[in-house]
Amino acid sequence: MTSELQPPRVLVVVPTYDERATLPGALARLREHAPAVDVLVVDDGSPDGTGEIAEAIAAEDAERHGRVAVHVMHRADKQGLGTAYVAGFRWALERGYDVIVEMDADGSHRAEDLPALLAAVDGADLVLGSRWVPGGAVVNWPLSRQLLSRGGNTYTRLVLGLPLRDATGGFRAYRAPMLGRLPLDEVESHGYCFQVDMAWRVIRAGGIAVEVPITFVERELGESKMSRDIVLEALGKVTVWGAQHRLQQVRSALRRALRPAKP
Ligand SMILES: Nc1nc2c(ncn2[C@@H]2O[C@H](COP(=O)(O)OP(=O)(O)O)[C@@H](O)[C@H]2O)c(=O)[nH]1
Ligand SMILES: [Mg+2]
Repeated sequence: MTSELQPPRVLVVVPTYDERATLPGALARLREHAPAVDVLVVDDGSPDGTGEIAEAIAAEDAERHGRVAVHVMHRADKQGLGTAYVAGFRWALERGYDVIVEMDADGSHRAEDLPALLAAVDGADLVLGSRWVPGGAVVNWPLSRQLLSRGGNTYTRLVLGLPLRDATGGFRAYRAPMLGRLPLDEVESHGYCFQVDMAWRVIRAGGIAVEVPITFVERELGESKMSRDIVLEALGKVTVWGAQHRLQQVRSALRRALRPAKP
C-alpha cells in the first residue's frame, strides 16, 4: 500500500526486441525526467544485442547514481509483447513495487509525460496515456495508422462497451494491488489485444481507469514489430469477447425477467 509519508515505489517495464538504436535514448530520457523510478528492461534475446546494451547501461547507471535503478530480464527468444509485460509485472509484484508502468523502448512514449500518469494513478487503478482524448496527439503517423488506431478503438468501445478512447495504447500505469488481483496466468493476448485485454480486466474487476492525454511520437529509428497478424489477433479476439459479453448480458436480462415474482 502507498503510505502518505513514503512516495510510491514505481517500476517502469520496458519490453525490447531489436531496439539497440532506440533503447539508450529512451532510458536516458526516462532517468532524466523521472529519476526516482526504477526500470526493468525485458529483452527477448534480441539478435541485435539489445540485451547486452541494456546490461551495460544498467551497470553504468548504477555506478553513476550509487544505486541499482535499471534492471534487465533476459528471456530466451521472442515470445511477444504481452508475455514480456506479464513477466515484468510478476517481477514487480514479487518485489513490492506500488505502481507499475508499461512503456515502449522506441521513444514513442515520452518520459516527459510520465509524471502526469503517475500523478493520476493516485486516484485510479489504471491510468491510460491516451492519444485520443482532448490534449492528446500523435506525431509523424501516416493517416493510415491514425485511422487504424482510431477505428480499432471505436470498434473496441462499441463491441465491449468499454468507456475508453484509447484502450490499445501501451503507455500506462497500474496500481499494484489491482494488478495483483488479476489472473495474469489467463492473459494470452500478445499485441494491441494485450492492452485491451488488461484494460477490460481492470474494469470488470471494478477498478477505476482514467485517461490522461499524451503525445505519441512515431519512432525515428529501428523498426516497428507491428504486423498484420497482430491487428488480426486484436480484431478477432475483441469480436469474440464482445459476442460473449453481449450473450452474457442477454442471459442475465432473461434470468431477471423470468425470475418468479416474490409473493
Ligand atoms: N520483449 C519483447 N518486446 C517486444 C516484442 N515485440 C515488440 N516488443 C517491444 O514492444 C515495444 C512496442 O513495439 P513496436 O514495434 O514499437 O510496436 P508499435 O509501436 O505498435 O509499432 C517496443 O519496445 C518493442 O521492442 C516481443 O516479442 N518481446
Ligand atoms: Mg512503436
